Amino acid sequence: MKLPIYKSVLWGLPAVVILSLILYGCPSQQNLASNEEAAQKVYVAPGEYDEFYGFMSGGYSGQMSVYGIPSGRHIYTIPVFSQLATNGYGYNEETKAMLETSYGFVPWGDAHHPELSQTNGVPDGRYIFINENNTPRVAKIDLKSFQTTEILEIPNSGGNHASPFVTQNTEYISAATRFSVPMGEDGDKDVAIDSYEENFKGTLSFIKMQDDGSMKLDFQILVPGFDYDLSHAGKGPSHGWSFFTSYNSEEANTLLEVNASKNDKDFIAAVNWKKAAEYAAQGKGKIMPGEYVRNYIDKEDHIAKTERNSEVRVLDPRELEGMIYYLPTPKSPHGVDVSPDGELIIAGGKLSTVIPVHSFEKMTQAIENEEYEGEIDGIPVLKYDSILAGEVENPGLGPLHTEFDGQGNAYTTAFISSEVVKWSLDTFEVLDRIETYYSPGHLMIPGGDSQKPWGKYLVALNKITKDRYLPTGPELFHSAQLIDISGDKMKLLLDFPTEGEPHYAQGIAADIVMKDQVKFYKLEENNNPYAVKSEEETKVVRDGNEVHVYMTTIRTHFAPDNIEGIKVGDKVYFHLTNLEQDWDVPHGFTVKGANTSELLLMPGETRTMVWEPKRVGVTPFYCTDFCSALHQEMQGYIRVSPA
Ligand code: CUK
Ligand code: CUA
Repeated sequence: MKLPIYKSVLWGLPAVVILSLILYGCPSQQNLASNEEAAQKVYVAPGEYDEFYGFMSGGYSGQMSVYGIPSGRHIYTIPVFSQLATNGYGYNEETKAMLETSYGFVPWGDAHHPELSQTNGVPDGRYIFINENNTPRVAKIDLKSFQTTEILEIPNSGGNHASPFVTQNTEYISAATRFSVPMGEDGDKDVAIDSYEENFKGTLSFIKMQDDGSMKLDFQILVPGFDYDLSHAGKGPSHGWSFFTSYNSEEANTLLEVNASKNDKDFIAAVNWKKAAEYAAQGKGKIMPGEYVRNYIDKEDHIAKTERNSEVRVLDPRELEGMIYYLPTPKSPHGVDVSPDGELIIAGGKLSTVIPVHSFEKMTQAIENEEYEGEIDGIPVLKYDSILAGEVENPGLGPLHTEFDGQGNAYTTAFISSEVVKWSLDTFEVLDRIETYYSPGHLMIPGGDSQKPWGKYLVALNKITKDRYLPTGPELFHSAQLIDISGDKMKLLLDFPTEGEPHYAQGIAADIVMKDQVKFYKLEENNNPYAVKSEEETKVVRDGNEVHVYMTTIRTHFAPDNIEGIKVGDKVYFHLTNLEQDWDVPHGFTVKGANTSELLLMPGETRTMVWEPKRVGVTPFYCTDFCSALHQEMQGYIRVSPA
């Protein structure tokens, strides 16, 4: 990690000098707002709401975190790919199936990119999607309830990184293999690793949003064995296209001998998904084997279900023309972003000294005129000079990701030189730069990858935290920084810690999401087969050594609260229904010695815990959520007799 120069200089100065530099200003901190100004801009008075929702990926926590912007307050964690003990997600019987995969139950994931659904190129607040990079999956979160309601696995994929970016009306959601792998029937996959060039392939996947809001893997496009990194869909004039960065065009299977960065240029893959979708609709391509599951919360009974699939339609560019083109792009491009007007395609060339900007219009002309410099596996490679709109000079070291303010400016993170660089989409001139602490990966402007960004704040998502907070031993939370971009000069306003590794983030005006919030579930709409809707209906039913306890909770007791007739060796299902019908009155439930998490029950909801008692005796249970003045009294006993 290279520290900004003034930082390393500071280490050598006595505290008094540093303090006076902070108090009286030092020249390299011009971009820091005054304390008064910063405090005023980020202060959200008690009882007031933030202006924006910020959704951040939880990285290797597998979850998504929700923040208020500009305050930086962490207001919720949405469990997605990992179990969450706090509310029993992935532990209780109603949500366990969400973590099912073709490899079995996988209670962990590596989440990278949240992406809001869009209508006419603008975030609409209906859904937010997020990808899982390790066991390739895409999740959909319903923003009425902030619950993960669907998870789709991606077959024929070695990791899912370039995902889940949406087209301008959320017609499709993209995914792409991070690592190329051998594919086909099992027998085709058992090949020597050094047969990479011959046998390894990548896939770009297109998930179609169905009319009922569910996700369907519509088709995959077979591509050469590169590693595919990131993606963004076109918009406006480029609607109908999606762009994917790739690296390792050398097709090296080991970096030890280094060959993955030898080529001067790698590629952005420009995919005409409308054309590909037509091919798929006509039944073109071939059906290939590929195990994958789709998990979803059933709209009727609100219980997670798993649907298993074993094949997928694959389109091959060697047989189907006009679907995909390669745009040469300097050395190992990472991010790819499309300007709000849909005309410019911007790559972050990690090892490049400029930011290459391609023109969509020039690209379509070059395709028309067949200005190709070659072809790889049926994919025409366009001439760099024919498609280039320009290059941004001096963009900082290690440019990665770009977002837009909707006022003609682009903002790019520079990972190695630890800064955000603002430049003009018109002249490609750098207009301003601000240091970040330290090494930003992605950045986020609310709506910043859409056609209409809310260009007021920018959040830099930093990979290295070091000295920004009180030390917490060797392991530190990551750090985000809020930057004011409303004026000509960017100004740093606030640091706030984030959980896991926040790769990407999304932001949206709060009122769009707030207006349709579910506050509690209506008891009369509860169709869980184990729900009971009054205390009179509660019961204990034995079926062999399975026991079903139908229970209710309401301030301030459980019914029943004394349970007898349970034996060691039984499998006990506690089905609890929370009878409350009011916002923010959950109850909890747990039994001594339970080897799962507690249950947390929202009003009107039914949740089930499985318990296999191992010891004879009387076992207490209690409510785990401080629900009322008599919360502490909310408890009961179960008698366990010998088998
Ligand atoms: S990646 Cu993390 S800095 Cu997964 Cu989007 Cu670029
Ligand atoms: Cu119910 Cu505490």
